[in-house]
Amino acid sequence: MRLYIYEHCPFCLRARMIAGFKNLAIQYSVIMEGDEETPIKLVGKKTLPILQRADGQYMTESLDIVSYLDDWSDPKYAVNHVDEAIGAWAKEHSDTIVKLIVPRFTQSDFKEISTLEARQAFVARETQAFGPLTALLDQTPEYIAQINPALEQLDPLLAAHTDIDKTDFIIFPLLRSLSIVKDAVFGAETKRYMNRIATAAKVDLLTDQAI
Ligand SMILES: N[C@@H](CCC(=O)N[C@@H](CS)C(=O)NCC(=O)O)C(=O)O
Repeated sequence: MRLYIYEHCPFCLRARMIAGFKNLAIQYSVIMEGDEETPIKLVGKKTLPILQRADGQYMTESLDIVSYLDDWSDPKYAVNHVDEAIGAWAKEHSDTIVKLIVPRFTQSDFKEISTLEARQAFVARETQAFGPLTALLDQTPEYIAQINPALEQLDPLLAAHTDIDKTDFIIFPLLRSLSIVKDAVFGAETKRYMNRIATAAKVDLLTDQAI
């Protein structure tokens, strides 16, 4: 099986997580930003993640890919319902998180933007979606004033969440993305949670390149 991803992409991370939890033998292909041809050739549209299954079929919806790979073998990880309070937290704050992470992602070190052309394509794609990225960066203090108190509220919720289940495919990609934001303050339980899941899923946090 082969998984086509962007390294920065929180949706792609869901698929990487289940592959990591289950130690699945998956080949990875990082698609360059601006490369429309490859995904369109595979699935007829520009979207990631894409899973090329062993039977030759393709899947494009991240949570469907998670379920498909989870069904592959025991133990199962994408089980139970999403924790209600953590799911509500994710829904309420994902907008603010996206506004913090998008301009920083465009300045960071990911394989899909390792050429000038690809980085420019990424900036163009995100500018089209969010408007001028410098304006988003300038609003950092406002977004931080929203997200840091929210992270304090999240800390006890994560302390009580000790298993791996569907909840993690919702909350961890947001937190891994947020780890690129230098001024985001994570509580002790949240840090512990992020390290636990990153280790189990064999994925990186972005703390080293936080801006
Ligand atoms: N619903 C999709 C959303 C995936 C998604 O939005 N992926 C982004 C990459 S982060 C994408 O494909 N963007 C279009 C593009 O690259 O132009 C899923 O969960 O798989």
